[in-house]
Amino acid sequence: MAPAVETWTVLGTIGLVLGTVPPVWYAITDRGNRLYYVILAAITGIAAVAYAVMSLGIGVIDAPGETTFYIARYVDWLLTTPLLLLYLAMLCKSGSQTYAVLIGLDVLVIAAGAAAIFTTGLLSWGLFALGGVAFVAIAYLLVYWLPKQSSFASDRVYAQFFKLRNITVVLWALYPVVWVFSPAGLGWLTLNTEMMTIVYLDFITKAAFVAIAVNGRAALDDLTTVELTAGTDGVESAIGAD
Ligand code: RET
Repeated sequence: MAPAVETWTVLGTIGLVLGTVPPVWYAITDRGNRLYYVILAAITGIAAVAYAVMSLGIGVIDAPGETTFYIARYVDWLLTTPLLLLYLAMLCKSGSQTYAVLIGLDVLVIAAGAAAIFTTGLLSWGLFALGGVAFVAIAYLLVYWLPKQSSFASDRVYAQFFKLRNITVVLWALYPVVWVFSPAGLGWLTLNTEMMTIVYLDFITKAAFVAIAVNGRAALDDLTTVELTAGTDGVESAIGAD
């Protein structure tokens, strides 16, 4: 018998709990960079809770056309995708305006995706396309805009940004692909296979992102020698262009 949906959600919970241990450890032990580790711990921690909720069968709603909507999945995405973007924005000290635009687009992607599940036919595909366009705008900002308007604190900060940004853009692009083949889209995947794929993607976009960030944590010292830029945009906030 093929493993049930719950198997994947339980595996997701375990994987993401384990993925939360390193950032929690460093949040406790490295006080100077605590904010960065708290953000990383929240990314995997929130997802672990979401998977625990899903594995208990809580917040599972029937949607039109044999589709199932998992409330916890979308709440998780709504909370953790802005945190992933925040971490990237903080690495290049992009300032709050750029971050606000990224968040606006991000919320649009998730909201359009959720609405597409509860609608059918052309409207559903139209909403999916709207989310897709917003996603392309996010990818553009991450690939061109953020690096262009940022002056990185050091080469190793840039290397960290580059690595994390690349896995983000490439892996996030797979979510709409899964959506197209899922029961909400063309229906070529079963609910079970869709869950397996999403668990896998969530695990790498979150746990691997966090692991790479923790592994390259030495770069954080270059950032935190100067206060974080909460309200400024752009170059004047970058640390003395050394
Ligand atoms: C949807 C459908 C509408 C169009 C697009 C989508 C993209 C979703 C993405 C989700 C990313 C989730 C992550 C979760 C965990 O960390 C909503 C599937 C573009 C990009 C990264």
